[in-house]
Amino acid sequence: MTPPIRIIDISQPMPTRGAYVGAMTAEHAAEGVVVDPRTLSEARQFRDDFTRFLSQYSFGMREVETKMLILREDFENAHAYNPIENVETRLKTADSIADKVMRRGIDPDLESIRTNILDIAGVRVTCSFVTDVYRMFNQLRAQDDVQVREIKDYIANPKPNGYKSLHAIVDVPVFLSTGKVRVPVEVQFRTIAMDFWASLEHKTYYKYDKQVPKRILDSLRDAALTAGELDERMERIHREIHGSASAPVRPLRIVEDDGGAQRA
Ligand code: 0O2
Repeated sequence: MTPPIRIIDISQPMPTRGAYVGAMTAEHAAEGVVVDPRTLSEARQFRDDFTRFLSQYSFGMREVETKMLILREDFENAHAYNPIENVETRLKTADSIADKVMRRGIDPDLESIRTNILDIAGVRVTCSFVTDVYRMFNQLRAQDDVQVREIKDYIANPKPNGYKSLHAIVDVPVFLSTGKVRVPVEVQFRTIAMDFWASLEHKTYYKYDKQVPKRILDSLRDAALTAGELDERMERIHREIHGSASAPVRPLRIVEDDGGAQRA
């Protein structure tokens, strides 16, 4: 088991050993703070390893973002139709990774984090309609360098609070100066209505510090149903105007060959 990590401010250049010890004595002795230069050097090594570790996720995230932006543009060129409203990315912060490590009881070393935390890199794809959500996911998964590790279909099976989205963990290759690595990226596909609901629900939790009164929870569930109805109505109207060529009528199937796939 890796020993607990001490966080030390290593943003300043490291002075020579003699000067360092002198500085420590002057500034910290009164407080009884003494940092062994070896610890400092280990901390620096960890910082460098962590920076490289995190940058791989950033590269993977950008690969998936680019794939989605290419699909969007090509769709527009080929079909005069834009199924994607927005593509956002986010990289988990070191703090957020540390929180998850502690919450889940994961060993605090990079290999355990790599194995156990699969949402360090995140891409959120907001689509116009529910059928576009499945269509764009199927377009992504059909690419031969993309491997799907996990699917959670909260559209077919919404969370009890009303949350809807299609989540997938996909592995994509990233070519580093030292060779190829495969990086997991969490991709969330949802409609504008689902995104609107999720964003307000998230803010509500933040405001109430997760102690949300029951009447608010009931209202949120109700609002999620309304958002679902809005999605259906808007898609019906869109099809009436444009026909089924621009937006497919039937939801596209998620192929059931991935472990954890839920939707038939
Ligand atoms: P962030 O910063 O948004 O990424 P896990 O993350 O695996 O520990 P879980 O619940 O098994 O937890 O994962 P799941 O179901 O795939 O959900 C992960 C992400 O989906 C969350 O990320 C949210 O972005 C979103 N999400 C899931 N459930 C809800 C919900 O009820 N409301 C809202 N607004 N968003 C939800 P993080 O890690 O919370 O944060």
